[in-house]
Amino acid sequence: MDNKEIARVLWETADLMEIAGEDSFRIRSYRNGATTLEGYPERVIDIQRDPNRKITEIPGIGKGLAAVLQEIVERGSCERRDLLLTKFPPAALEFLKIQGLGPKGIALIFEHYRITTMDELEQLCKEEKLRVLPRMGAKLEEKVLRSIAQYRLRTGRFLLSFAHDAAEELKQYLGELDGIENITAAGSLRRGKETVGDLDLLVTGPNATAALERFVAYPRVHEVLSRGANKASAKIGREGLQVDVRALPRESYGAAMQYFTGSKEHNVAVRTRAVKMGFKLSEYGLFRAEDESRVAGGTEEEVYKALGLEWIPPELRENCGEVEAAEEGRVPRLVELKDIRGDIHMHTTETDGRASLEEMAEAAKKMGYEYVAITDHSKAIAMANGLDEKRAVAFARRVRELSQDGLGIRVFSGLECDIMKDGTLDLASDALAELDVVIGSVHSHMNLEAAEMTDRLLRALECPQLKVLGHPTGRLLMQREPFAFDFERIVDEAVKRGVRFEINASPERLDLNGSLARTAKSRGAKFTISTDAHHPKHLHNMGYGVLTARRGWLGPDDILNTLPAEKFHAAIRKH
Ligand code: DGT
Ligand code: CA
Ligand code: CA
Ligand code: ZN
Repeated sequence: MDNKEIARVLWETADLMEIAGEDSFRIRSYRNGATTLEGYPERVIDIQRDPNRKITEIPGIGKGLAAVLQEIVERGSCERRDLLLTKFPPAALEFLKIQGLGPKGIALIFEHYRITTMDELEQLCKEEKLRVLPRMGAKLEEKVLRSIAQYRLRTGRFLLSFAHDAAEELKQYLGELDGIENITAAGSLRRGKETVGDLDLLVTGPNATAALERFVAYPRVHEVLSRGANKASAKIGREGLQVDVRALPRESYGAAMQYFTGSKEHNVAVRTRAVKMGFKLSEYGLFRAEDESRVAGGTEEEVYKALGLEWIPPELRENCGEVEAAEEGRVPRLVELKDIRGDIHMHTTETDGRASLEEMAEAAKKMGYEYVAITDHSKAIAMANGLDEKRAVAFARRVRELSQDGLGIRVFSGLECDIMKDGTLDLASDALAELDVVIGSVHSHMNLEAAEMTDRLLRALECPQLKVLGHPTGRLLMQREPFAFDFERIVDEAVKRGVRFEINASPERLDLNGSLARTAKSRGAKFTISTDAHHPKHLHNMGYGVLTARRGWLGPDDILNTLPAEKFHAAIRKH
């Protein structure tokens, strides 16, 4: 458990204490402790492990709180929190995540109504029963309803990047054991789905079952859900990501990978096919129905092959035509990370990026790219110190100079230009014409009626300098739904005008998503995949964009930034 996780338990406990109306002095000491830990350079567990040191040496942590920290480190909770949780319904912790309520509001609600679930809280708001309580009103009911809707979007799922990092850490940890051959993530993570419900790890090797033992002893495990001979499930981290680890014999590895990669719908289709062919398919292998003799199972390829199918990339396994394609030998060559030759959406300290132009270019070079485009914000985003015409043109000149400095990477000038409410672009055409890559993005007024939003985007597409539509639906995963517009109409118009659709690789966006990208491709659209990096480390998100493009059945030829620099430049400059 790191300090942040401990601090979160403290915050939570303090909130529960406040709901219970406990002594404000004590509540404050918990909150002060949490603040201290969040900023403390050393980990509490490291201090605790050192026999010569005491937690009380952290300024502001007294004896009482030190004992609490000790408990939290050991078991993820403390006595006071446990006690409070028996007083209130478990949903109390969830209610705290609803904006506008806070501990005082929740205390008031508990005082007046016997509610125990989020659904009941929602019902209270709908029946206008919050507004009769002191200091609450109709506005608050609306706010709570909106926040509940958002909460539901978030709940129970995790960003692909979060799940990926957790899986990598676990693979590393389990891999330290001797006698392990393979540790692979299956499930939605392997399919590259934008959010992941739980992690499914498959382990093979002579010592595979020992990996289960090691897994339940993983320091970040805080609740073991089940532990069998071949499978263990546990929740890890404060976020409570569930992980299922399965130990498998080598001869079943392919069949298990196939089975646990899913999706369920894909598996149903494949299994039905197997039955029709006189086979039985399970996570243990492919068997002949009549005598149960093994036909395949060691590798996925051999399982698919025995079923008369080409191997199907995991990203396509959603039962959306991939089985038919595999049967007819027309599974497309999908774009791969190595096909990407440049990242063409990123920000620098000129606006709201965290690194300079030079640092971003240098970092991109280290990624092995041939080129990048620097696309800072336009002036509509005042908070980001967005560029006006003069600054945009002057900055473009600096970018060109840098590119000629023999940096070893081509740097194109560009801009992420805001699409205003009326569909005009934020900067004048003659300034935009000086730039290589103009991305048009919607960052404001996202709740327009669909018809108005469609008109707005149509108008933006009329601008001849516009080359790419940035994060085209504006969604933020688990936070904000895509805005409403006539997608197909916009695709058709963009195709006519040669404007590409961005697949924004930022893990909270992944916008366009796979299925929209596929629809757009079917109507002739072209794409870019870019990270929208605001820091050099974000450049590494490209892989998530590629996964998303693959889920949209896109190949390298569909993606503009797979072109070599010269061809890319010619294509982007052409009207
Ligand atoms: P998730 O975890 O909600 O993001 O989605 P998945 O696809 O990882 O689903 P999960 O973890 O429930 O199951 C992993 C795979 O196991 C799933 O994609 C397909 C396979 N599977 C096949 N049949 C079944 C079944 O009856 N139950 C479950 N739970 N999984 C099944
Ligand atoms: Ca899963
Ligand atoms: Ca699972
Ligand atoms: Zn943007």
